[in-house]
Formats: sequence, C-alpha cells, structure tokens
Amino acid sequence: MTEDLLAGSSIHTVLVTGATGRIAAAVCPGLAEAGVTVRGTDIADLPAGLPGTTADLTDPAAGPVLAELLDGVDAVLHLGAIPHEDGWPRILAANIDATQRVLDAARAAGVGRVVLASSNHATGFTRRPPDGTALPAAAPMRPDTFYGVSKATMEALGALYAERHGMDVVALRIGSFLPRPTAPRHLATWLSPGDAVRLAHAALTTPEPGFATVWGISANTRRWWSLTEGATLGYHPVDDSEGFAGEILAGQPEPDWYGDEVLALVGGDFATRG
Ligand code: 15L
Repeated sequence: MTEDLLAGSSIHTVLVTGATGRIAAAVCPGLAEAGVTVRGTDIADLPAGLPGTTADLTDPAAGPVLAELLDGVDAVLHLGAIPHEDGWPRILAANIDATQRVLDAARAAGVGRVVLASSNHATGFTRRPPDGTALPAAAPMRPDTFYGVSKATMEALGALYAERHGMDVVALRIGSFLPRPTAPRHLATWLSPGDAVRLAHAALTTPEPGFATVWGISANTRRWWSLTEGATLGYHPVDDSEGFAGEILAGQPEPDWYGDEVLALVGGDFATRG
C-alpha cells in the first residue's frame, strides 16, 4: 500500500481501540504504511512506538481520557472487545457498554466515522443458502452466543448513531482472522492479515457510507459470504485460502459443506457447541 490511497480522503488520523490485540498488530502498521497517522488505546500497555494512552473503556469514568484520545482524530477503528464467548456481565461491559461509550465519545468530539469490528457470530445461526447464492453482508441478526449478541448489538448501536447523528459507521462482520487457514471452515471464512488492512482502510476512507455492513473475509474461492458489498466500499481482497486447501483436506473425505453444521452454519462451532 502507498500513501496514494489516502489521496482525496479526509481521514488522516485514526484512533484504534484494542490496540494490543491480534488484529491491531496487523492493521496498525498496515494503516501507518498507507499513510494514516495511528493512535492507539487499550487496557494493556501499548506496543513501543505507538502513540496513545491506556484506558479501560468498560469504566464509565473513561470519558475524559477518551475525549483526549479523540482530539484531532478523523475516525475510530473500534477493535477493543472480548473476542470469544464469556459470561454475560463481562460481555455486556466490554463489548456493549464500551462500544456505546466509544460511539458517544466520537459523536461528542465531532468524529464523524467509526468502524466497528463486528463478527460473523452476529448471524452465526444463519445457514448456507442451499441454492449456492452468496449470503448478503446484511444478513439478519441470528446471534449464536452472548458474544454474537454483543456484536449484533454493536451493529444496532452503530445504525442508531448513523441514523440519529448522521455519522458514518461501518460494521465489519469478520470471519476467521488468522495468519493462515487451518481447518476446513476457514477455507470459506479466512481473513488474511493483509486483507484485514485493506478492509480497515476501505471502511475508514470510503466516501459517505452512512451505516454499512461488510463481510470481513479474503477472496477465498470457497467463500459463501458475499463480497459485493465490500467491493462497493472499495474493499478488494487479494488473498485466497485455496492455496492451503490441499494441505487442510489431505487424508480426509470431501467435507459435507451443506450437511455438516460446522460448515453449513455461519458461526461454525460457536453455533454447534453446547
Ligand atoms: C470471531 O469472532 C472470534 O473472535 C474468533 O476467535 C473466531 O472464532 C472467529 O470469529 C471465527 O468465527 O472463526
């Protein structure tokens, strides 16, 4: 990526929450390489060299720190969250209350764009269409866990702040963010680190998206989640899990893509686990 990507965009400085997380570890340097000035926040100490402050976004008293972090920022990339199933009080605080706090602080600071790290688990009980058509990025909410409920709620909050306050909010329904795919399901759901940067960049810079939902997956040959909405936002993934298919499927019969629930439900084993 080059700084040319920023030409014509009004997004120059971005606050990344969850700045010590796995996705941020790929996206922060990638955005910086694309010419974005990145500022971070996390409950844990920030990586050396990343400007920003530690903050506990679950704390109602985090307002002043957030306001300071948002000063001079053009957009927020909200990655901070518990990234798996957990007890309701923890999910409520970290994934729902903190998201509302970030959206409201952005509104108050006049920051017009927030990109939210949602998840496929917001619609984890949705089944693979039997006719082979691609599942739209705005497939109705069918959460598979409390975690999925938090992501569905995050999207609802994003829609509220977009409709009521005229903000641009893009919800990324992220699939399986991994250095490389390791299981049959990932052949459809993989999001490579490079494509995560492309996705974040597109969501941060696409002109006037209003509220939009997009699947966060790579250009996987075996995908069944639509990339059309992503293309509309300027997201053009380049990686494909197919190069790993031989290795992943070696020594086993062809998976039952429609009959095996882990492969046929969006949320995989989140949806099938007891
Ligand atoms: C997610 O949302 C999780 O954060 C991640 O740990 C994976 O489970 C991923 O979804 C997935 O569905 O593969």
